[in-house]
Parts: sequence; structure tokens; C-alpha cells
Amino acid sequence: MKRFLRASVLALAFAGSPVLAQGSGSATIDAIVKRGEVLCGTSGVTPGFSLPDSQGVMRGLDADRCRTVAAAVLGDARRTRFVITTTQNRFTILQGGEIDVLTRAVTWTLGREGNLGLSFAGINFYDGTGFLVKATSGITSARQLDGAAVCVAPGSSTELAVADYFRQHNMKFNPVLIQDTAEIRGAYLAGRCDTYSTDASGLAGYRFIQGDRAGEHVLLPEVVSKEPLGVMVRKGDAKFFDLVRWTMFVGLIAEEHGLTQANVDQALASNVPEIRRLLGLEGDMGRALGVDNRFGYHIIKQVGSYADMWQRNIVPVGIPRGLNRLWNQGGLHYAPPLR
Ligand SMILES: N[C@@H](CCC(=O)N[C@@H](CS)C(=O)NCC(=O)O)C(=O)O
Repeated sequence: MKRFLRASVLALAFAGSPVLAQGSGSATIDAIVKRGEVLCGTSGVTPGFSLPDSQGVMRGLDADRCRTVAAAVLGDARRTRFVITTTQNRFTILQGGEIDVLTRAVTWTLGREGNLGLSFAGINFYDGTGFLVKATSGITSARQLDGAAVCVAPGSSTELAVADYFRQHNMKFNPVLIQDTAEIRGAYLAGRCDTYSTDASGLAGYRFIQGDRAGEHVLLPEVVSKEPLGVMVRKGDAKFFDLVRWTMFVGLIAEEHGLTQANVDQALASNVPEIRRLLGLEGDMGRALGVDNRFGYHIIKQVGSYADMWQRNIVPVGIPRGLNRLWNQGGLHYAPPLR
């Protein structure tokens, strides 16, 4: 009881904390503070990642990633604005400064990191290229796709992964390149291609929104590339890069310690050193990144741990956690020590 009271008092003291004054050491952070919102690029068409709900609120893992940045910088996860970007224009929009962060299922590749003046702050979701076919096609393996017409977005990493896969297996394919995601899906449904290829998560989400008709589509078992979906920022603002990267680690560290949106206030009474630093009870962790020391608390309280985000966004779409488990549970997500 005593511990609970202590936690409640602490939680009150933590609520509504002010944001840091100007002078974070990051031009992007300063601009966000001045503007009062974080601008994020999303697709707005991908269930589980970014799709507006019936109230028009953007939902998904990518959308929540944006919210963690708002929670960290502004102390308020609601202060986000989502800018719809396409597979092709997303990089130019980030380069041009129309958004602060690109959270749009964007695969981390050498070419993108080396050529665009942009950097990947971390991996939000470990994915891979998949193929969706109609159940009536009778196709059960990607190896049966020799000579197939493949619907794919131009400028996507999928386009390159598909080309590599077919070449490696001495198979031919005919790319049907369509920019607009709704149009790609339409073309696939209309039979203009034999298979629709993109990130397996995107295909699972697309199949999911078919509802009763989901059974008409089959996600082939082969995952033919690594597609680590990351979060991009402009090069040249190392402080902001660090911050965005640590907003990602906060969710993982919270999950490691069993912290959730629901129990984070009780955790304010914890004596576990890393939890205390994570919540800003001791150490100068936030300041080192140009934000308030309670940035971790705000993220967990307002958006949640990675497990919370997964539960809210990905579980309904039916994608198994797989590689996206924590490192100590057989997955790949691993955060450095918060100290
Ligand atoms: N991870 C791929 C994404 C591929 C992509 O953009 N696919 C299209 C066509 S399905 C799309 O709009 N996806 C929406 C999304 O992934 O949120 C990349 O970085 O290139």
C-alpha cells in the first residue's frame, strides 16, 4: 500500500511535465518544440502500420513510432501530424524538410543510407519480401512463379528483391510497376498480375482487410529477402538521430523489464537501477539526448512498451511475433544499456 501511494504521488508529479526550453543542441528538436508538433511521413494505407481508424486517427506501429518522438520531445504523444507519402516520394519529402521523421515501412539498405543524405535511426519491424497469390491459382510455392507477372511498387526495395530472387533461381518474371498502392491491389485483384509482392507484413495486412474473403488469397511460404523496416531522419542532425534511436530502445527496454502502459506508474517506486534511469528518476539520460529526463516515462505512459504497441497494432492483423521478439526470447530486438 505504502509503495502504491508513493507511486501514485510520483505519478502525479510526473504528469504534464514541461518541455525543455530551446537550445537542445538539435535544430530538428528545437523546430519541433517551436512548432509544437512532430511531422511524420506514413503511407496511411497499411493495416497494422498506418491506417486511419473510423475517427480519422492514424493507427499502427509506424504511427505509434511517430507518437513516441512527440512524447519524448514535447511530453505529449498526441502532438503529431501525419503526412501521407508514397513509396516514390517519401525520401524527397524527408530531404526537403516537409517532415521530421519517415515512419513508413521503409527498408534499411546500403543504397538508401549511402546515397540519399538520410540515415536509419533503427529497426521498427523485421520483415521480408513475400508473394500473395489467388487461392484459385493453385500456386503453393514461389518456385512455381517462373514467367509470372508480378505487381510491385516502383522505387520499392521489393522491386530489387524480386529481381534478385528470380535471377538467382534462373526464373523469368514480368514486373507490373504501379505507383499507387490502391491501384496495385486493384490490378492484382483484376488479374493483371499473377502475384502481388511487397513486405510480408503488408501482404498479411492487406489479406486481413479482405475479411470474409481473406481465404481467397494465399501468402506463399517463401520470404525471399531481409526487409528491416526502419525509421529515417535527415543526416546532419546527430542529436536528433540519437534521440529517435533511443525512443525506439525505450520501448524494448520497457518490455525487457515487464513495464507496460498500464503498470508504469507503479514502476515509479521501483528500485531497479535501469528502470529508475529509464523513467527519469535518476541520471541525466534525457538531457544527454536534448530532451526532458522523463522522456522514457512519457513514451511508456502515453504510447507503451514495444509489447504494448505490438499488441495494439499487429496482433489484430494476425502476424506472429517471430523475429520481432526480444533477443532473450529468440528474436532480434536488442537495446543497448540505458546508462
Ligand atoms: N519496405 C518497402 C516498402 C514497399 C512499399 O512501399 N510497398 C508499397 C506497395 S504495397 C506500399 O505502399 N506499402 C505501404 C506500406 O508499406 O506501408 C520499401 O522500403 O521499399
